[in-house]
Amino acid sequence: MSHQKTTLGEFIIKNQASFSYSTGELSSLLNALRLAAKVVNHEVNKAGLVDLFGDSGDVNVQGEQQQKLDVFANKTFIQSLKNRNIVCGIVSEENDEFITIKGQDKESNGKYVVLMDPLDGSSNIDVNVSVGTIFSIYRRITPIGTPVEEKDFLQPGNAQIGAGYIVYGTSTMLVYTTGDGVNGFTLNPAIGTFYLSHPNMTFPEEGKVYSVNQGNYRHFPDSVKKYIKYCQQEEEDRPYTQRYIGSLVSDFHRNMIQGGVYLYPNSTVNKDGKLRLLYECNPIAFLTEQAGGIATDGQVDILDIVPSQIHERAPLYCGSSSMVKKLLEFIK
Ligand code: AHM
Ligand code: MG
Repeated sequence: MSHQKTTLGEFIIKNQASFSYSTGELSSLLNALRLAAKVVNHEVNKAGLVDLFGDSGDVNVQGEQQQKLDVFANKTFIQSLKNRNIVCGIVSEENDEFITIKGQDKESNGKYVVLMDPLDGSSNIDVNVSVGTIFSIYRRITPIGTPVEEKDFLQPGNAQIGAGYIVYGTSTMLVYTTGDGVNGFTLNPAIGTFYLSHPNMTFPEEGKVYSVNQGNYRHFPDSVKKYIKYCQQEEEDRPYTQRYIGSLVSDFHRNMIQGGVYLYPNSTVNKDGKLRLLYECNPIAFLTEQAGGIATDGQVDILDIVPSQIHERAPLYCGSSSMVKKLLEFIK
């Protein structure tokens, strides 16, 4: 990779200058995520080796209990965010309750909350397929210096000030937005530096890929079944190709680059779908809209949903704008 490319660190600093009244806290938060991403990447990459060489299967060389990667990723991101005095609370898929972070003066004094899925698609780890981390950032609602409250996390997606993901794939990438477009950075593992490799990422308006777990077909609403049939029809531009990795981050990443639509519908089995609104659907929806796509639950824009529980679920349809519009013709 060329030494002339912008590093993520440089990009964050350059971008900070464009925020009026910027205090550098958001930059610091992004740097905390960047650091945790590298640590988790290192661990994900050697997951197979650890299994192979691990002593009794659950004790590592330091004599510590080996952790499952999703637990490791969770601890790493939380610790990295705790180490800086910027975040007052975290919601994680791995924790039932929200986490309060107290500042150095023992008050909860950070300005931001982070919601995350530390290792999404974790069933893919054992079979060496891509996984990801998803994050969403809000300004707290309650006053700085008071303990964080649940309402700080229960904000609609359109109040997000930042969102992104890390995809641990053939290469590791960090992709994020702070509301001014979407940019992707690829990790050079030899020197541990992320470089701007995908500036201004945008969804092609049209695509040829649909991503859905078709094994659940019989449980889907009739409208979604009809759309899937539409995708499979023999026409000038169809059938579309079906691609489903089973890792939202990876499926989304491919669709954003190549054009496509992702579906995780409600069903007779999961009445609100499977994906979590606050740390899966919302950050993905923010990225989608920043990249010129559409993200909806079938009725309203994902970003307009007002949440009532931190782990609530929502159906998700997102991707290339003309494909999602077509899908909505079937659903509405
Ligand atoms: P997880 O957070 O437990 O890993 O579940 C989320 C994942 C998504 O990444 C993926 O798109 C979806 O679940 C796959 O679910 P399914 O196996 O039902 O298709
Ligand atoms: Mg998940």
